[in-house]
Amino acid sequence: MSLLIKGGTIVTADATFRGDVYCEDGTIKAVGDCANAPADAEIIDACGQYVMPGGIDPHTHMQLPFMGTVASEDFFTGTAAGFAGGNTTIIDFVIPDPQQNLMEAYRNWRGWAQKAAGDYSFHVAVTWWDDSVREDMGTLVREEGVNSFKHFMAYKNAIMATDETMYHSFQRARELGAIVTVHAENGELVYQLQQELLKKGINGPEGHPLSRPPAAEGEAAHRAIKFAEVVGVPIYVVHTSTIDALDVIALARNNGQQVYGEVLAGHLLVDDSVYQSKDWAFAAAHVMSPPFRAKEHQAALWKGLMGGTLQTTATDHCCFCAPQKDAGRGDFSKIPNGTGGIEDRMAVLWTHGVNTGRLTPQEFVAVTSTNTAKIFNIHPRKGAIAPGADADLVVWDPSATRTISARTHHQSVDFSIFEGMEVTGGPSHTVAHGKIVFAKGELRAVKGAGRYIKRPAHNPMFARTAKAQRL
Ligand code: URQ
Ligand code: ZN
Ligand code: ZN
Repeated sequence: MSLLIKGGTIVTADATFRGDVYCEDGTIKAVGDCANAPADAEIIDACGQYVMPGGIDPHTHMQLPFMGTVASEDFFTGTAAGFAGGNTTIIDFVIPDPQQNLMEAYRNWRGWAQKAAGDYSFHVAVTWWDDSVREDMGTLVREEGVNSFKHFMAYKNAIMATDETMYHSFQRARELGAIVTVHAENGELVYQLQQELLKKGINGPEGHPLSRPPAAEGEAAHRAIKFAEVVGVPIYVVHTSTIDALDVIALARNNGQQVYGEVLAGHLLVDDSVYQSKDWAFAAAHVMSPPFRAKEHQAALWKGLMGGTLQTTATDHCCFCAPQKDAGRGDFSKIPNGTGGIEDRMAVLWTHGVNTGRLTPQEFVAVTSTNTAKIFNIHPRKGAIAPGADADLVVWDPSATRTISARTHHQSVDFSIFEGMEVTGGPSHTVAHGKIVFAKGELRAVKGAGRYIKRPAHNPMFARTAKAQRL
């Protein structure tokens, strides 16, 4: 099975040059002048288009059991929808219930993900602590290729990790050469504010952002970063949504601490006015945590992405349809939290990032693919266009136009936070593991074709020591 992508402009995180890409058996074999490629190779004419590494979304929740229901997008439909947007790999999450054996939860998620059309990997959440968790973290790193452990500082009485759990888990992650990640919202503060608002009779979706002020994110981000500084473990802050969190990430990075930041395409473009809608279902459809913020936070997040304080973009693709969101009618704290976007992230970022001049095409590649691959230790297998890399590529037509709509998207959800947005730039072809999985609007996803991607622990050279971070 060989494929020749001819005549495109290759864009990596480091370089832009005219050239061909020749792939065989799912791997890139040659880059540059591939005139001597086999005559029977399948050909994609990439003239006038960019050839970039396939997108890697570091933050999805396919078919997540959450808040009494299950996310409507599963591993097959979600990875397939990603193909339609140029995304070829996801890093999803194993989220054990408190007191649930980590390996049992991990096996459950591995089973669910068998149906994936595209490649996938897992962060594993540490939601509780005892010696078995410590043990299982070692097994996950050493035998299962997990090198990142998630901590939800929000969701009290559910999956929230206490400071004690966070401390033990951070220590263990450092021992294992793993990185820690956090959902940084102070769960106690959110819980108290939720109770207070409900008592005052504020029970609609407008209460959601009121219960999760920027300060709740700033405090948690600061606390988690300080824990990581003392322990000496690299930390990655997921879905950074506020100036408050951005400032603490920037300060820590300027102090030489190994801190990474992620931003969602949604938080860059959707603001908190959505929660003021008189249409309950419209407002509820936007309930995700952290909530969409006031415009000044978006401007700061763009600057954070452009300036390197934030290194990756994601979607937090966690879909719930209107009947599921209805569970929160009368009590906003019961609206299942989550929104979609895996199909739109790259086109949205190209339109509002590259086409506006905020990001160069090379920076676009860095923040949609390569940086994630480097931070989570799957580069240059992923996020690269070089011989030996997986043949995960997107042939990007900068002139393609589309109006985003739930009526036409491939995602299994009845809503789009980008509804009506006109985007310019999109995949004419997506190639995953050397196969054309999306071609000129036709999706060719195959259920079960996706592979579990192991992510080895970083070598000791990756993580700065605690001492080095306190110099
Ligand atoms: O918090 C998360 O990242 C998961 C539970 C998805 N939901 C959300 O609102 N972000
Ligand atoms: Zn989260
Ligand atoms: Zn999430």
